[in-house]
This record gives sequence, structure tokens and C-alpha cells, in this order.
Amino acid sequence: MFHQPTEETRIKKIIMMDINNQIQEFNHKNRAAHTFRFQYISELLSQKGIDVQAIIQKIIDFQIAIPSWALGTGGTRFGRFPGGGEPRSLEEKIEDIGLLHQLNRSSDSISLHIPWDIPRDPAAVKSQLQSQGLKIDSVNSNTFQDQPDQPFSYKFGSLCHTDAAVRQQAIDHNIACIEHGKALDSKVLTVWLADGSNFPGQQHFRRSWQRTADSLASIYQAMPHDWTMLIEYKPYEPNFYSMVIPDWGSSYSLCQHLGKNAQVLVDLGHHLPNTNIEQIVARLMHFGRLGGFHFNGSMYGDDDLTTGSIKPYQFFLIFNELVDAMSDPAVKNPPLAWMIDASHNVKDPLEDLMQSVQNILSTYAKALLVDRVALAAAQENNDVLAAEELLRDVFATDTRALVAEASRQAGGAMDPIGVYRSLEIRKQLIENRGKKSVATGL
Ligand code: LRH
Ligand code: MN
Repeated sequence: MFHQPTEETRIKKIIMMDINNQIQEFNHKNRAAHTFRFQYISELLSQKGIDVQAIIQKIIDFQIAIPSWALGTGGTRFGRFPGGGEPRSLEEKIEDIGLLHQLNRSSDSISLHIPWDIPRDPAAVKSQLQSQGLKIDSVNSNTFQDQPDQPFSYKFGSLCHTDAAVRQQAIDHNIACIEHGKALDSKVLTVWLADGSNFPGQQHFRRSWQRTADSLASIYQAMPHDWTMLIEYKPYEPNFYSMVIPDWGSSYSLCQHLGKNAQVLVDLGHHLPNTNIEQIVARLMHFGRLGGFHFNGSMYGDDDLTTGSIKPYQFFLIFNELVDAMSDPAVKNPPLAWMIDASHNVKDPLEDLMQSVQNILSTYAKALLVDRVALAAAQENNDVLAAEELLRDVFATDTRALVAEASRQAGGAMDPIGVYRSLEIRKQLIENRGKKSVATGL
């Protein structure tokens, strides 16, 4: 049994994230219920000739990057409702993500946003990352806000701006982001531009595209040859008449223009209502230009809600296209960047992120269960109902015990949120950081 540490060290120990004993104790207490559920799904799948351990290994290998800008309560257009204990620095953000990774063993990397999370002491950040089994996946540039000491404003855009001096300022910022990334062994620059217009006539569509393409080319040339540029599209907000990069086609055309190290980033919330996102995903995989995802859930717009919380069947269909393409040797698409991009208002940010990771892994697991030979046969024979029912049957399969088992085998918690709550970690974070601590970001 554990010795009783002093109050201060107990809080620090929890926050310095060594909760392995509590996780193993919690798994042990819930072993019987898990064994029953896991044996049931294993039996069901083995009868279909599915190698269950191979599925579990794929789930274990599926690591999701956590956004450094989504560890606080971002707020709505109208208000912000902080829950307390928010990380006050990059170091505390890394502590929080380290905690997530200890709990679910599926969150081994961080997406950084510059300048919200400039690594002041890269060496210290690197050793902290190492000590917590984490790494930096991508650095995100930000030319959608004016910084206090900035010479030129991005009010009328950044890389597309009519004034070359403003474009150069934005290019320099992106190159500075690459330098921050290099200091932390990242190899990915993510570019999302708020550039666009609010009124007809305000912006020349062809000139603004060309200026953006030329500006991105300057950044692309500054990127080390083993880096990737992810170009994220968005149909509207903050501009509401046009965005310079509103859709996958615009991002794809820029990637074609730049070179093989430029890929399209699909943020699930960046689509007009009723967009067939799974078809876009299949198309980009077919072209070998899908770079990765910003996972989140949305009902209407860029709502940045918990992943899979609003349209779970569409989310499954997206993963079905991904697994279909990833298991087709004819598809030459580079490894994908799996990242969450969300903001939190009414849920504990860490619980919301753990819930997103659970939903992503259980949906990925479903897509791994699809009998692709039978599906192809039904599709080639135009047996519509058989094809549809094959997918619906898999979608109706409860894969949560597979995700719990994968976490257990990887040394994590079978029920990460259960452990987080039973240890009252948010209460500990509030005691240590205060009720009013505010995180940078969304
Ligand atoms: C834009 C976006 C982009 C980030 C920002 C935090 O809506 O999805 O990925 O830079 O959110
Ligand atoms: Mn995004």
C-alpha cells in the first residue's frame, strides 16, 4: 500500500502526474466487468475470423495530438465560464497533457499555437516532454490576431494582404514558427488563415489567391525538406462573405502549387451544413494529399464540440473511408496527423478531451471491423442494401471494451475519466493553480 505523502507533495505528485498506482488499482477493481464485456466482443469477432489482438494493437498505436490551446474554457462570443485550475503556462499545459496520456495512453503529442504558447526555454520544454513521454507534433501559426508590438495589422488579411509589407510580416511569422518547431523537433507547420472578406467587391478573388499562393511559397521554401505544411480550409468565420481558402479544393490547389510536402488539413467543423465530408476524405486520400485532421464535433458551424458527440454515424463513415484507403496498397498517401481542435465551455476541458479520444478510438475500431471484401463485392454487384447494412451492422457494434483493453494493455486506465474523477484531479488543480487561473488559447 502507498505511504501517506504531505499535502503539498501529494498535490504536486498528482499534478506531476505519477498516478500509475491509482490507475492499476482502479483497473483491478473494475476487472470483472471489463473481462465480461471484452470476452463477449472478442468471441463475437473471433467467430467472424477477426484477429482481435491485431485490432487492439492498432488502437494502441493510434496516437492523437492534443491542442495546447484547448486546456482552458475558451468561452462563447458572449461569455467565458472558467472552471478553475486552468494551466497558466506552457509547462502546466504539458503537465495536463502528460496526465491525459498517463490515463489513456493515446495522447502522446501536443499541437502548439504560436504566439499563444511560445517555448521560452526549448531545452527545458524538451526535457519535460521527454519525462512525460510526449512530443510536439505540429506548430500552428497565427496571423488572425494582431499582437501588441506588431508593426502592421492583419485587419484586411495576412498572406493575401494588398500591402507587400503586411504579407512579408506574416511570412516572417510563419518562418519564426518553423524555428520554434525545429527547437522542439517538430516537423509540421499548420497554416490556417482567417483571410477573406465581408462584403461583395471588398476583395479581388484571383489576386488574393495568387498573393496567398506566392506568400505560402516563400514559407514553403523556408521549410526544412523533411517538414510538412498542412493547409487548413474553412468556409466562413471570421469573414462571412468569402474566405481565401474556403474549401478542400482551394487548399488542394495550393498544395499542388507548392509541392509534395504540402497537404490538406481537414477540420471537421469547417464545412457547410450537409457537406459529405467522408467523400472529401476519400477524394484527398485518392490524390495522396490528405495531411491530417482537426477532430471535433459540430451541429451548425465551427462549434468545436466534443468529437463524435453530434454526428457519430458521419464520423464513422469518415473513418470507414480512411481505413478503406489506408488498407489499399494502391493509395499513396503519407501518414496522417491525428489532432483534436476543440474548445470547452460547459465541460471540464480534460474530461472533454478524454471523451473525444475515447470517441475517436472507438470509431476507428469500428472502421477496422468492416469486412472490406464483402463490402466491395456488394458495391461491385450494386447490392445496395447489403452494402448499407454491412456498414450499419458494424456501426451498431459496441467497441468500447476493445478501447478499454487497449488502454489497459498499454498501461493506462480502462476508464480514464472514471480514474480522473475518483482522484478529484480538477479539485487538486484548482487547489494548486487557483479558481481564476486562465489558460491562453481558445
Ligand atoms: C480555426 C481553427 C484553426 C486554429 C484555430 C484555433 O477555426 O480551427 O485550426 O488555428 O481554430
Ligand atoms: Mn482547426
